Amino acid sequence: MQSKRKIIFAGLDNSGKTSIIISLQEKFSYFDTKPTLGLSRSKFSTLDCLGFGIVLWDLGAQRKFRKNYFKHRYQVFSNTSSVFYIIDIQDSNRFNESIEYFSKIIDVYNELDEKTDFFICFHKVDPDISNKREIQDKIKILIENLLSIAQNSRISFFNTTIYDLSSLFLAFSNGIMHFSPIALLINEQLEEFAKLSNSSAVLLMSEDLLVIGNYSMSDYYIDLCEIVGLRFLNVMDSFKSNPVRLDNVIVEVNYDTELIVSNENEKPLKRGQKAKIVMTSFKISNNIQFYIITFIKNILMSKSHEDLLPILKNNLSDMMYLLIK
Ligand SMILES: Nc1nc2c(ncn2[C@@H]2O[C@H](COP(=O)(O)OP(=O)(O)OP(=O)(O)O)[C@@H](O)[C@H]2O)c(=O)[nH]1
Ligand SMILES: [Mg+2]
Repeated sequence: MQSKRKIIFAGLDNSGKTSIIISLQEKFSYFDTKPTLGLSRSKFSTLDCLGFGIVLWDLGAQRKFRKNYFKHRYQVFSNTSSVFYIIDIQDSNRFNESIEYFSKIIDVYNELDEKTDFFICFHKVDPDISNKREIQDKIKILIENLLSIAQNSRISFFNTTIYDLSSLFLAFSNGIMHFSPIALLINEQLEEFAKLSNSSAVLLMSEDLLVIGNYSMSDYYIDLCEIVGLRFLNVMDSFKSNPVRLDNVIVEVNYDTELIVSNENEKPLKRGQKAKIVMTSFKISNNIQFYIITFIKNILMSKSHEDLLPILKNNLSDMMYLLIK
């Protein structure tokens, strides 16, 4: 578990690789990036605490550097745990060039005979354009193209923007958790808890916003947990220098809110019925804080949840302790 994992960030110049990495590292700071001159490596030190030694390789992608990567392809691309491939969704003039570059990278992995997981980020899907039909259509076509190129690879897709940190952390969490055996155990634990406690979704996050694990009956519920959870973590962040600690925060959710009604896929529950989201936290020995966020569809069925949550906390805390030991 201690050997360093290599995660590559590739994609055309100006697609946003360095911005993504800085956002992940600096959480809330504002910055201005310059083109990356060649390969830049950065250690993700917070993850070291979780037992994942991770090094991010940022492949600065001006044309002259790209050539070099293929020349030295063995050193650059071999032994990679995940490849994040970033596509600037706002720059459709360069989609073909980007697909070509991706295709070359796939060829390298085929040549090296190495399996790696690809995480494609359609990037710069900023909040003001994310719902536009035009953007959705572009993404659809790109997905078809990319899938046809990477037929034998495991590949997942994310919409990301630096203006919504949760979008970055979701993609990144997927990219690092997929190679952790402990993540599997954690997910099993979360699933068992959800089933026994009538929870529709349960989410485990670290204080630096990584989704360590989750289980849910439907994507919709987990999205809700993520949205509320991230806001909650932001609030917690502002309490850092303050001795006050919020715990067991409960949010009541009414089913007649616009938020729920506007979701077409989920046709739930009687109007007037109440749900709740419960957020609680635990700390492990070296002071890393974790948050459990659960969604209970029917507030009247939450007794077992109350009983089981402390047990889940204990179990997870033991597991995280083992992970970082
Ligand atoms: N609108 C928008 N702009 C972004 C976003 N992410 C990055 N940018 C901007 O895109 C430009 C390029 O970002 P970089 O992170 O430097 O791009 P890069 O992929 O590292 O480029 P190279 O180092 O040349 O390969 C910068 O001006 C960023 O501010 C985003 O989510 N939305
Ligand atoms: Mg860069």
